[in-house]
Amino acid sequence: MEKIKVLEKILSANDRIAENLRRELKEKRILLVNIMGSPGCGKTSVIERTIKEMKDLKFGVIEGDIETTMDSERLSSLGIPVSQINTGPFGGDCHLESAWVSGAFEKLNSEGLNIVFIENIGNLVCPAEFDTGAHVNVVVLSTPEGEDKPLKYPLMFRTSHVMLINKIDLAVYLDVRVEKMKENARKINPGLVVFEISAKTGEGFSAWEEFLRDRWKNL
Ligand SMILES: Nc1nc2c(ncn2[C@@H]2O[C@H](COP(=O)(O)OP(=O)(O)O)[C@@H](O)[C@H]2O)c(=O)[nH]1
Ligand SMILES: [Mg+2]
Repeated sequence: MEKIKVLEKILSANDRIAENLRRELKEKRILLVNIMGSPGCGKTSVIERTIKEMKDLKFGVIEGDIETTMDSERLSSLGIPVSQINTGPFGGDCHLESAWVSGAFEKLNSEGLNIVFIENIGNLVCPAEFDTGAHVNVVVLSTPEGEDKPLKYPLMFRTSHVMLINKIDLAVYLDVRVEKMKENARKINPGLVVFEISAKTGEGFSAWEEFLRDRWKNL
């Protein structure tokens, strides 16, 4: 009973900070996009290609990682501002909380930015439980992970606005049924916007980028 009360308290504090951050960034005309998904699904690769291709907009990244700064270094090499959150000191947490995102945003050189990506911690469970303050939640599900994942991790697919089916270039080598993957995801969340993409070949990126530009314009 006590445990439940404490968790409710933490969640409501998190939700409050998230709402404030969302409002503050909307006023600044900065779209905050939370990228979630399993380790290796292609979160960093999707962010990299999107930033390289959308040259008319200015990007920043808030990078969540349990231990290393490897992804931050990869993204900093694009010449964009990157702010790192290592959850190692918080006990290796498997999610990001809105207060940490807000703190990381303050450290980011955000002058003139249009879109800020959050690369969340890699897994399909905990990140879905915490509102980060993002305007758009995106789950990246790669074809090798299999079509059953939306059914196994429903909260992730329920709290996401967009599903990027990544590594579509590999689908021909696998037994995965991409149509079934979409069908399963829409069983959980009928309103989910779905794009089939490859961060390796660039397939499907123009539709995803148009979606992002549109969300930014209508923020
Ligand atoms: N074939 C293929 N490989 C990809 C694609 N996207 C990412 N990868 C590879 O998958 C691995 C993990 O990608 P990464 O972006 O680090 O995933 P993250 O852990 O989710 O950030 C890397 O070796 C990438 O080169 C894709 O669309 N197709
Ligand atoms: Mg990564």
